[in-house]
This record gives sequence, structure tokens and C-alpha cells, in this order.
Amino acid sequence: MSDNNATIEDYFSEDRVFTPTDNFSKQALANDLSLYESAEADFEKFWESQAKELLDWYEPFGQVCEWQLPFSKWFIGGKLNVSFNCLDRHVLAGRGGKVAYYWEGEPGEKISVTYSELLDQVSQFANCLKNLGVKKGDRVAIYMPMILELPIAMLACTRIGAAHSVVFGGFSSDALAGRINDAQAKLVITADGGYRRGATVQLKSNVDLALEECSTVDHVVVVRRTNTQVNMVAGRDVWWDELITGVSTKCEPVAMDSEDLLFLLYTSGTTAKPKGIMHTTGGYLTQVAYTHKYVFDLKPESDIYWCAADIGWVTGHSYILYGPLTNGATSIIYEGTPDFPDKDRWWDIIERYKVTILYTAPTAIRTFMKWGEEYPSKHDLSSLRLLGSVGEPINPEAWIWYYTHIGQSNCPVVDTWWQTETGGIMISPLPGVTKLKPGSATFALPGIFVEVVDDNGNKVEKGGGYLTIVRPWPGMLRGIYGDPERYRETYWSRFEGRYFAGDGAKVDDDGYLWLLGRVDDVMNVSGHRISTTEVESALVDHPSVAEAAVVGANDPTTGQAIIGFVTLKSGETQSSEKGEELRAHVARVIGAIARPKTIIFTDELPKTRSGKIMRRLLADVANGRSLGDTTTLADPSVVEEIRSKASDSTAED
Ligand code: 7RM
Repeated sequence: MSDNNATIEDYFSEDRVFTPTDNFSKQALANDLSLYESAEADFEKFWESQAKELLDWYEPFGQVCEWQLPFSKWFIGGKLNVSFNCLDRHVLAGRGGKVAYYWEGEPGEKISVTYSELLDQVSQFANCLKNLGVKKGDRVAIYMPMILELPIAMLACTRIGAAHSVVFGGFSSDALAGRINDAQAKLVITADGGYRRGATVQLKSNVDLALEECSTVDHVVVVRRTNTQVNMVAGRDVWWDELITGVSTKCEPVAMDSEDLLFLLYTSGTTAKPKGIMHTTGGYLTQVAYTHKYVFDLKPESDIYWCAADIGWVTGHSYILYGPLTNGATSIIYEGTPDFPDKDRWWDIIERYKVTILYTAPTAIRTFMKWGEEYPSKHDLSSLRLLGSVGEPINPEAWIWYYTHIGQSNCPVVDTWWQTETGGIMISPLPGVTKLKPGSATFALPGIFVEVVDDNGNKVEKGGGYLTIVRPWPGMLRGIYGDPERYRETYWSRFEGRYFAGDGAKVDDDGYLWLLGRVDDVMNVSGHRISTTEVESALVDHPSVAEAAVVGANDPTTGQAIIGFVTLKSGETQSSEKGEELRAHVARVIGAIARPKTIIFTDELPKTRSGKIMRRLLADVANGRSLGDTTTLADPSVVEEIRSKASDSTAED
């Protein structure tokens, strides 16, 4: 119900509930409330036992958490090595022959690598890093396609105590230069190029351009992937394959302090300078191992796990590398796009490798909805037992589609909310315990404490507000590299004593959490604060719609008017009648106040490389402004197309 003074109003209601089946619960690692109860009873003790159970420490830690708001330290004095936890200990326990990754290149090559092979390759490359002068405490920039050398490079850094800073292969040379300079990276690891949708993308030439602006880099290591012609600078650049030849595959891992820097990962930021989010060793690894185990109910002996994210996104760091390897899982890595050579590539992969757990983003699910269920239906997906979602709110209809057409109505769907800054999953169901509601990330995980608050920082028991985190957690960012003041200001200044990173959320009658999108995107229509997520979910609720993004455009009478950008499912026709039908549908589902003023049809929406809709650019278009920063856009031609459609539709108005 809506209340005119609410921080963010609450319109959309979704009543479907999915209770875990007995079969699933019986076999699940968590099937009662005991994790919640022990975390509630003594949260430090809870995290202490996770850290001890899930990780191997060279030296035990003393104090669990030191909290000097807004700075926390975890597992004080403990010493460990991340690559040892990911690799050596599994080999030492006799599991070296187990496959760590089944890798598949976009053109179709297949490589499987076992834990002991991965250990050898990581150790060998770690020795190469040392030979190039990289030392404990240095930063290494990595700009690579999704090939096995990428996890090998990251793990090699952790083995010798250097921090990696992975930059998305899709980012420009300018973005790369900015990140190299901010981190003062000593070395860059890249490839000649990568494959994407059948074409090759240049990487090394971007590095060359970037390095014209950088003075800290001594060497560039280049993997041969596409055999594209590249320029190798004598004395600076070396080929990976030549570098490793004859180098020992034994390298002693360095004992790192629990609070030593593990990696930097830059968040794009919308207009401001990218922030180098800092993650350290012991706390981060504990949280990703714990969440990967319980949220995905991971059974390393029998599961084939596939997180289909890019490793250059935090999801890839935490749930392709560090969580799964710490837990000894067998994972899939696929290099390319889902429509190469055809729109069933993912379903083909799931069928061939008998994937049991799939973790992907709403953007991918909505794209599959647009393409139609005939693509998954051509394949045997019966190996799947659990599905996950991350990156944006998942619209209830997209959830149902995923559940029905991919999960065959037989797999729980875990909607996981978290951020680069949180390091690991924070809000999610436990699949053997939690009753699911499509579109809700449900509850904070055991050990994580969140509250929704209003403008004055008072707790909201029911209805919409701001999502805040009220206690420190082991995987939390330790700061913004080189800028402690900006860290304090960005995350800790809005609500006293609470972490706030910009998302709206609402609490329903049963205490379930529903994420409402970024608060900066909230629209104000005649004094009503309306979330983008709810209007978009109402649009996606219409059977013709695959995906929708809404923004506020300045309006002389209502302050802002809602403009909806809509992608229809394939086979549906764009027409002004369809637009009318959709406007009426929104009014019916959530109320007349949220009826979009205009619907603009588009085949694609502007998205970041990790698949998040860039509403800010749509708002620029809707308000006739010149476009702000477009450097993180996955496909810049999309906005131009939308811009021309938007001016057509204003002409019709
Ligand atoms: C993992 C990741 C973080 C932002 C976050 C939200 C949005 C992520 C969900 C979600 C609703 C979800 N890291 N977000 N997961 N919104 N439901 N399950 O995405 O740093 O790239 O982005 O993504 O707005 O603040 S991120």
C-alpha cells in the first residue's frame, strides 16, 4: 500500500510462494534454522567457526573482529595464503586429480584442468612474476579475455602476495590507464586479443595506448589467444608462453597476514573517478567460501557448478575463482557470448557437462525470454538442481520464466543481493530452508545484519526505504584505495553508524526484503516516490514484454513523468496500440500514479558490461540532455538508436 510520505513507496505485490521440496531439503547442507540461530546468538563466534572450518591457516588468528567505525579488521594476526587454500590443500588431501575447471572457448576448444595441474601452472607463473621483479605488496593489472590464463594469473599474484587489479576486457584504453595509474601497477598481464560473438577484440593494442599515459609499468606479459598481429616493445613486453618455458612448477606460497591486501577492483562510478575497492585476505576468503557453500548448497563431489559471469566483475572474482576453488568445486568457464554460434549455446553447455548449479544475471534471463523458450527446450537440462541470480532486481516474471523453462519447475532459485563493496553475498535465501517469493532476495544470510531505514535513519518495519548494513562483516571493503575520506563520505555519512551504498528496499508483511534499485533512480511523480524496479516489473509482467527500463523525465505538471523503454519478446509487434496496452497494464497492476506517460520500444537497452541497465543514459535521452559518461557502456550504438526513436516518439506526442 502506498503512503504519500514514504521514503520510497510500495506498490507491487507478489503473492506466489515456493516452499523447498522435501527432497531438496533432506539433502541440503542447511535445512533448519541453526545457522541463523548461532549467528544471532554470537556473531563473532559464528564467523570464527566459519573461518576455522572453511580455511587452512598457517598461524591461527586471535581476536575475531576489530571494529573502529568505519574501519574493520578480521581474524587479527592470522596468517594464510589464498592460493594454498584454493589449490595445494586439495592436492595434499589426495584430490589433485579432480577437475577444477572445464573451460570452453567461444570457437569451441575444450580444456579441462585438474587441481594439481592448476597448482603447477599457478606456481610456474608465480615464479615468472618473481623473475619480472614483482614482490609482495606490489599491484598487478590484468586485462584479459575469459581464458584459463586469467585465473592462473590472479592466483599466481595471491601466491606471492601481490594484489591484482582486474580490468574488464571491454574497457577502453583510457579506463585502463586510469586504473593502472591509480593503483601504480608495476606489471600488466594481457592477451593479443579475445573472441566475442565470432569476432576478435583487440587487447594488447589498448594496453599499448594506455601505457603512453602510465609510468609505473615495467613489463607487459602477453598471452597468445587470437594470433592477432601485435606490437611487442623490446625490453618491456614478453610472451606468456616464452616466459614460462623451463620455469619450475614449484613455488612456496607466501604467508600473508589476514588483513593484507588481496585485490583491488574498480567500480565504474557513474560520473566520478572510479573507486579502487580494497579487499583483504582472511575475511574476504571466509565470506566467499561460506556463502558459496551454503547459498549454492555445494557438494564438491557431485556438483558441476557454473557461474556464467565475467571474471572481470566481482561476481567472477568471488564465485568463479575464490569461493568455488576454496570449496574444491568443479566449475565451468565459458569464454564467449550466449548466442554463438546460436542462441542455445548455454543450454548445450549445460547438457554436455551435466551442469547442476547455474548462477547468472537477470539481464541474461530476460534476453533468453526475448529469444524464446524453444532454445532451452531443445536440450536436456535435467541435470540442473539449483539456479541463482545476481546483479539487478529480478522481475517476478523473469524469475518464473527461469524457474519454469530452465529449472523445469524443479530447482530453487536463489536471488542473491550483494555488491563489489560487500565482497560476497549478503542477502539471499538458503535453498533448503527459505520459502521463496519470486522477485525477493528474502533475508540477510546468517552472520549478516541489515535494516531498511527511512530518511531520518529510523528503522522501517514494513514498507519502502533505504537498505543499510548495521554490523561489520568479514568480506566488507577495507576502503577506497588511496582515499580514506572518500570511503567514509561515500558509504558511512548518510546514516550514522550504518553502511549505505545506495539501494532502496522494502520489507513486506512477512519480513521479506525486496530490492528496489538504486535510490538515485527513484522517480518523483506528483510527490510520489516511485521505484524503477516496481514499474519495470509491472511492464515485464505483461506477456509481450521481455525487458523494460523506466526513468523520470521533467514534466511541467507532475514534476517528473515516467518514460518506459521496452523490449518485446521475439514475434511481438511494436505499435502504438501495444504501447497503450502496456500503459494500461501498469496502471492496473500497480496503480494509475505509475502509468508511464510514454512507451518507447527498443530492441536493446543500454547496459554495462556486467549487464546492468544504464538508466542514467536513458534519463539523459528522455530529458533531451547530452549524454554523460558512456565509457562503461557495453554497446554504444544502442543509445544512438534509442535517441532517434525517442525523438520520433516526442514528435508524435
Ligand atoms: C554483485 C554485483 C552492485 C549493485 C547493488 C544493486 C545491484 C546486485 C542484486 C542487485 C537487486 C539483486 N556487484 N544488485 N544484486 N539488485 N537484487 N540480487 O552486482 O558492485 O556490480 O553491483 O547491483 O543495485 O548495489 S556490483
